[in-house]
Amino acid sequence: GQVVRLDEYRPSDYLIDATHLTFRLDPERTHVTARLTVRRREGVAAGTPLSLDGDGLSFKGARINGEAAGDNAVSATPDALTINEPPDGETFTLEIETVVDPTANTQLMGLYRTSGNYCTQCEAEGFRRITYFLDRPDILSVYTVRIEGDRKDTPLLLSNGNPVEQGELGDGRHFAVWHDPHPKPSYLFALFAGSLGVVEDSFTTASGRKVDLRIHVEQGKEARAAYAMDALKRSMAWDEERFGREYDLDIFQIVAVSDFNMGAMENKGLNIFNDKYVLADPETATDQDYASIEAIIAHEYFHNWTGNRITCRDWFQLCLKEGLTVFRDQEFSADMRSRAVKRISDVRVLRAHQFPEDAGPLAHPVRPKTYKEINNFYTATVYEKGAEIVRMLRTMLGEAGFSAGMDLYFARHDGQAATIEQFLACFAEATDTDLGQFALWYEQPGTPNLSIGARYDADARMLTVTVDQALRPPVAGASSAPLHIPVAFGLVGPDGADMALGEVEGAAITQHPGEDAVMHITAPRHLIVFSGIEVPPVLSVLRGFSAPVTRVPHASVADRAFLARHDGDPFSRWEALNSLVMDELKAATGAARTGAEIAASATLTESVAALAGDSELDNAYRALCLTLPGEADIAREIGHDIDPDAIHVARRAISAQLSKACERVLARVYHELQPRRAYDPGAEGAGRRALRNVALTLLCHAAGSTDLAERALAAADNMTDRAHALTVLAHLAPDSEAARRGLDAFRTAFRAEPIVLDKWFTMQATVPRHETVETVQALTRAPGFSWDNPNRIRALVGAFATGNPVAFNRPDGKGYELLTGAIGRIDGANPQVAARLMTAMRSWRNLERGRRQRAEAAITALGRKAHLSRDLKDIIERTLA
Ligand code: B3K
Ligand code: ZN
Repeated sequence: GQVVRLDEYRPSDYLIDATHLTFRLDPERTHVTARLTVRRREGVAAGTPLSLDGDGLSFKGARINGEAAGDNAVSATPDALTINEPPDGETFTLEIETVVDPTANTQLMGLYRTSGNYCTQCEAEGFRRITYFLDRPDILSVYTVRIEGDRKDTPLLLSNGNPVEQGELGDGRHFAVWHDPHPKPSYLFALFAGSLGVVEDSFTTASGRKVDLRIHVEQGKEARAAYAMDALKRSMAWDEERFGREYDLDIFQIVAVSDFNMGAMENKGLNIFNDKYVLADPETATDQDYASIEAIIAHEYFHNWTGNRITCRDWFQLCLKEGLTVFRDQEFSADMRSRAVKRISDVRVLRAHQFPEDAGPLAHPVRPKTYKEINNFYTATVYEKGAEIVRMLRTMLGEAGFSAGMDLYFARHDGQAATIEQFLACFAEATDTDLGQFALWYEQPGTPNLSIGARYDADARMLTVTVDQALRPPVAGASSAPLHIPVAFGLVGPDGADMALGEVEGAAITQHPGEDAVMHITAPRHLIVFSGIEVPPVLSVLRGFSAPVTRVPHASVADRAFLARHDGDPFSRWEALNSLVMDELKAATGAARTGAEIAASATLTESVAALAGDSELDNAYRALCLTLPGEADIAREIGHDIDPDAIHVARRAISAQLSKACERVLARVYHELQPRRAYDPGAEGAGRRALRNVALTLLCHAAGSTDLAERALAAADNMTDRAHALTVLAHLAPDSEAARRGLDAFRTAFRAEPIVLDKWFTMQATVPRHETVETVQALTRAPGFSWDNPNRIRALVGAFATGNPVAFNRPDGKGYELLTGAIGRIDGANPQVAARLMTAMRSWRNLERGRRQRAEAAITALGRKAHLSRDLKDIIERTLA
């Protein structure tokens, strides 16, 4: 395959100032006419050939300045259209006619059909499957779109921007014209045509512009769009308050579809969503679903400024819009809910997805230097680590400095396709800071590791702190220059309050008003001395997880137990507890492999009980403190020679012991949090349910019985409680009559609701035992499953491969074969979904020998199949490299 390189970027010879599209919709033969105003870039020689991108297009004809182009004037293949000798003038009009088949489009890229409707997805390179174009993000064009369709089948005809005209065409057809005044790259183009219900509302911006808001969902499900609408209005208000960003069109629309390769897409003024991230009511959605909807609605809306108004120069700059927009949606959710809980959840996600990616064969810089298939770079590294880099800027520059940098960025680059260098330059200039070394975060793959040591000298009244940074494991071929790592910290005194820092030598320290002090780690090793420290402090570092690094815990067990009780930073409290649990889980895994006894320490059980029983803390936070690291988290921390069965045994044993030791507290919590009011998806109610449900799980572990889960299932009056109780039942007692009855009742109740039935598939795909391989195989033939729908595939096969270490890594390799078999089956129809599933095997080298060999054999066998997509081939080659 062809390799695209960042250092080969070159501006296009031609620009497209205006794009007029006409669609004559037809299920199998949709005619697309594109009338482009093409302009030769200054300095480019007249007559330079113009080559436009295509992908599987069927070319019908072209006109240049109104004249039919002869055979020699243009050369057309399905994948390119070349104007051999463009007219001499600076600008000319190019009219192109293509025909596409939306029904045959199973890739869900370009124009496709979903539930009888027409829908598009263009990012990253889908627009070239609709018409020939300069399909690259630095070509900004003003779009006018005319859609003609059958009035009965497609009463709704939508595109980007504002509506300008609509009318009848006779013979049952009608048309609509849309105009988007904001120049945009082709990947933000969208069209939807079909029949849906609508929810309408409006929002008045700070400067008094009234914006119509419309969310289109399947008819009959309008009531389930109310929460999404509420989240949208809160997002619009928040972006005005926090970032000074107003919406800029007369209308903002969201369309929910059932067949979608990802979560959602930020097309200008017309976001298209996977319906799973729009539809919610208490009977069908969990608290987690509500939180995801809120975050994704916000994320796509925030792209209007960070992505659309300012877009990316090229796809290597993807993190410019994605990392920044993830940071923005994380901040939004933090403001809407509990900031500490949001931070802990985000760090757990980062560690679960980004750290393994960065430590394995698919590791790449946040701004990659090369790619073969850009769709394989919508990764945790680009999104989540990209967001961490923005957060580090915020930590280093303080809220005021960060705002000044953002304001400059919006002012300077509005309407442009920008780069990471330009983004960073705004912060450097606005705050007069040198960000040269910091910029390496975008260039170097791998997670840095910090080793931190602290020693207090009572006679000298000095605290000496050593900090060593290293890239672990070093990524082959990558440079590993020291990074600029902001470490937020505090010195916690015996009473739990932060002490004054005194005189400090050995590293630059900054502290912004009302924020934690930050030590700037820039060298491989720092020796930092705090003098005038009267009493021995406990050092609390990486407060708020101020940098995406791993770290060897520096503090003793006693000190960590102290921090878990007293650290002023809620993230660090949780982290201290988490590191104690993790140490014992790792030790227990070793014991499980040798058959030695597993025992949770008294320090640990006391620390957990203290946090669990502390009613001063918010419920959602306590729930996180009671949530043990998952099996995959433990595997990641162990790092090599992994035996997933031993991890499972160890985790169950520690969980049962902890739960027994905390049984009184847990029982009290469980009964005190009995639901009293009607379900409310807000943070308060969700926190109560989270704590009560984690207590339920632990009480079942303690009792070695699922009686309580059975009763909870019978009493559940909302999906959060129902799905949780049923999952506990199905996971702890999969062969029980109660589990079977519970699952059957769930299927009966929701058989007409695919996105709800997905939960039923996932619960069964994640039962942690070897037999689940056969269960999943059988479920692929169950009513309601379909190999054509990405959500179904992810709910069953995806959940099995990423959420069930025990079954997926079955020692005989049948789990790997199930996955590679499924991928081989999907790839021909939908390469993006196939390639994404394949990433579940990225950590195969960390397994113990037997599993490692079977995993390699399964990947190699799939790689040998004929006609693999470029997407899948790219992932397989890198995974095996
Ligand atoms: N920008 C889209 C993702 C497009 C993925 C293309 N393979 C959604 C988002 O990040 O908001
Ligand atoms: Zn995004």
